[in-house]
Amino acid sequence: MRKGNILMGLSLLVLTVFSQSCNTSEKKAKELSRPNIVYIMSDDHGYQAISCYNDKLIKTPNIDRIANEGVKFNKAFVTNSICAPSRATLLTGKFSNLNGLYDNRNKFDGSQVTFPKLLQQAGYQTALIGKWHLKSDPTGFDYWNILPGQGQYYNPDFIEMGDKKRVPGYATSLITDFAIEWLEKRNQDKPFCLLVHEKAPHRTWMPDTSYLAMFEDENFDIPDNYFDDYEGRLAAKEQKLSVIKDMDLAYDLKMIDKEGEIQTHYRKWADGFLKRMDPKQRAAWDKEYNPKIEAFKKAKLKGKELAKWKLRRYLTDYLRVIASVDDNIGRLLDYLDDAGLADNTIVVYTSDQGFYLGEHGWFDKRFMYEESFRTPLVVRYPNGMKRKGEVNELVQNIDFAPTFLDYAGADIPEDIQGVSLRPILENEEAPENWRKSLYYHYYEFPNEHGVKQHYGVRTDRYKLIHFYNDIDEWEMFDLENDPEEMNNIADDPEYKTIRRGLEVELEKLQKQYGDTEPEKSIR
Ligand code: SGN
Ligand code: CA
Repeated sequence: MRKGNILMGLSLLVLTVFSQSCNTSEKKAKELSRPNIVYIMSDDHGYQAISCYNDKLIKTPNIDRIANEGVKFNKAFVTNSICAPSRATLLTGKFSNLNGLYDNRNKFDGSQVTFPKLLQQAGYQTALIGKWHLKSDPTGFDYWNILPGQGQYYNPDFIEMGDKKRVPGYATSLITDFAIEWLEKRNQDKPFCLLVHEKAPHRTWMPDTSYLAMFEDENFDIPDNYFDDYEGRLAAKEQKLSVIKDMDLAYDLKMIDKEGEIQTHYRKWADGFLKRMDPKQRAAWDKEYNPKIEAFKKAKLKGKELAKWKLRRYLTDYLRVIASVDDNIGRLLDYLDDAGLADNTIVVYTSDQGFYLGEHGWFDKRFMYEESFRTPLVVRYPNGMKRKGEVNELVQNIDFAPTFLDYAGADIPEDIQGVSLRPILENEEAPENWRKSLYYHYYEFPNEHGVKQHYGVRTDRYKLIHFYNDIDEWEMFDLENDPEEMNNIADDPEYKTIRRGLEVELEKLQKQYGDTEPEKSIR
């Protein structure tokens, strides 16, 4: 009797343990069937410098690989074309007027709801590595390792979960090393969301030593509107984004001569950047730039020749910095392949906004004109995406948060302003009834680049912008006939009806996004 009881007890125990372990492994399998997310965002990477968008400037085989194995968005935009606001929008899925982060001077309120926090609640592990720029400490991440402020290219400081230390090496490679290290050490029982935020290619475009010889002889084409006269566009006339006038010879263009004859406004800062280098890095740097400095001094360029030299000098370093971003993305993609993670991981590559590569004569961003309002966006997810190739629906950085939550099977809070991109990605065809217009609002004024406060609306074909604060100017463009936005048709009688329609649309969007008194935000 007793023996029988023991036997029965034992078999019950075995059964329970067995069914528990089945439950655990079933649970684990279920957990892991949800996609991982690797979101790579660079800082100031214009789509013009990605070969799947434009192959005239640079080859970016690794970013192209994401597009070739997934999709390339041709009409991806931001809400407010500057760093910190763009990051706040990414995290919250909301415009600046709702998330409270209007410009780079503000501190992000990290107590608000963000998608990484909601992913954590849904059982994801989350990590953030690289540029942060939101002043408050990151919240919603199981692990974070960030650059303070803008960060440095050479031997940068990192703040790892509150501890600051200087790390030898180059920012782009270090960010990738830390990302791969975290992937290796992560808890393998949970899906993950990893945000990789590059510092590159932000000003002052300092290339890694092994990229210094690239693009040596390239004679990049000068954009048609490099010598724009800004006729009919007052705000565009009054900016300080000019490659010709505002780029600093020493700081931006690396003419930091030993003799100290090239004395510029930012020379002091340029010297400071060089001081961070170790002797080997410095020797490689000098080897590249010293002959260039000498040649530049000898050439005594003037007028248009000097203007063209400046643009080519700028682009050479900008593109070198991007070449290392692309190579490091290759390292990350290879890691995902080798670890068997590629099929079930959503990989996103984008930038916090676009950038001017000489269009209108400019560098930097901020304006609602295409080059800075638009941002590159490529997405790959082999297990869950039917859509392939080019996507022409209008999407915006408010859409990332709901997309990731949707894929993770988490609830999307009602007050999120973006919409999930899942219907675009999951189906072969474009969804019906997708959004037909986009809203934009830029606030940082006064600022070092003199871009005025403005808001506006963009439809597939037209754009209407209102510049306010110290001016009151309307601009309107027909993007089909005037893709370079040179001809302001706001007061053209032929477009009166279309303008009226855009005004109605603008008001509708302001209501929808809760920005009904836009000029109350004069700051
Ligand atoms: C720095 C740059 C500016 C740039 C802002 C914002 N100057 O202030 O050229 O517009 O960052 O960039 S620098 O002399 O410090 O390089 S953002 O990407 O962070 O918004
Ligand atoms: Ca930026």
